[in-house]
Amino acid sequence: MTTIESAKVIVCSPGRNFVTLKIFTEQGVYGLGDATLNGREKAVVSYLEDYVIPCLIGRDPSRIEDIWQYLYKGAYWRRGPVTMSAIAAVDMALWDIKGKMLDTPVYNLLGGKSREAVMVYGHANGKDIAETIDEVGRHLDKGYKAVRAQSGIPGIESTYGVSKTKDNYEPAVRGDLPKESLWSTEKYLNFIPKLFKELRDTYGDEPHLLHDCHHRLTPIEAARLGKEFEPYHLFWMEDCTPAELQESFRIIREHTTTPLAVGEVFNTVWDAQLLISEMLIDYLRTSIVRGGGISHMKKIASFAEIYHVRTGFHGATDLSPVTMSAALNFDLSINNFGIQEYMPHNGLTQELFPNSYQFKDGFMYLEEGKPGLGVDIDEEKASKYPYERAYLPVNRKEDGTLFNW
Ligand code: EZ4
Ligand code: CO
Repeated sequence: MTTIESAKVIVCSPGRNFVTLKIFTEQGVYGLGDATLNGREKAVVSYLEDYVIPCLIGRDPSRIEDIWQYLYKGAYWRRGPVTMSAIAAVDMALWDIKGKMLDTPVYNLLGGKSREAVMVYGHANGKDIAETIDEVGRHLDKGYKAVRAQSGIPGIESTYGVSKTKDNYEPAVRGDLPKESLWSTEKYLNFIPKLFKELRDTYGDEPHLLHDCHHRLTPIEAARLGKEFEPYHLFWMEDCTPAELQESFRIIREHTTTPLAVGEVFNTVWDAQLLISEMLIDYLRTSIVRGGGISHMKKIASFAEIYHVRTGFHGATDLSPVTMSAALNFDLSINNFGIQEYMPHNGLTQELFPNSYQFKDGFMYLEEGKPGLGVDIDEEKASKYPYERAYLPVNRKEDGTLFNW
């Protein structure tokens, strides 16, 4: 029998914080899992170090499902982002170990390849329509088949998805307290359809265009926007409302044929049970790190498949290259894959997490023959970039009311 000998948590900050779990077996094989929860990283570190790791020692790492159930049911306190990110990290690491021990990529263990490559979408953003149109063009020139477009809004100083500099957008801000921003739904709704009209006028019908509303609309506002987007046939409208109230999507769905994506903040199948079974959404965004790892995501994706819901995993830069590697193994293997979000990590992050994925012409490829997840961590380099306190922003309406960010 193989046995788990030890495990440790590695926190590093090559431009942003990452939490990585490394599980070692007595046989000398190790596995990696991502446990990064943006802006609340240390809560997951403690959950792993103080409670989970002691329960792993001496167990057989090949019993992935049993260990998953032990951590989920055995805690008594179920669900939630901290718990589920910790369980996800263990689960990823165990699939990584299993792949390495059997000398095969994880996608093989999940049923084998269902496709050759994974369609990804990139992020284009600009301070105004003209700049955003240029950015979309730059992505199309790089070969992207699908591009998410976000633009600054006239009369609003800063908004979600638009960076002040030319760097990739990174919402977590280092510092002792969260930054605050101001929001106006009225200004946004009056403006944003124009962006997509101009994008279609400029680039024609072919490119897939996506947009993230980032939880800022009520159901009836989302219905209005979905209708106004219809002539520009978006690939999806994302997180149009906060989705704790799953029934609210009935209102949106009644009014618009714009495809809907939701779920990057979900943790379990229960968060999407009604959304999926009533076919109220088209794409589920819950990622491997948020959704309890490969084992639980496999169940969610299979459930979604029955209801014509496809996956569209969250893939922002706060999901580490370990999650990206797990996601790509998963995306390659399931039939109801939709699209994968891809925001390239900075060069330093790539160096700290050597990986085997490559972008080419709008698609992501995994190098053939890499056992396990196909990703590693350079611990020595990582130790040079210690944790730095950072928060996601807090958002208020123009009159000061606290709002969704
Ligand atoms: O705000 O990952 O679609 N992507 C997103 C992200 C989220 C961040 C939060 O940590 O909505 O940019
Ligand atoms: Co989003």
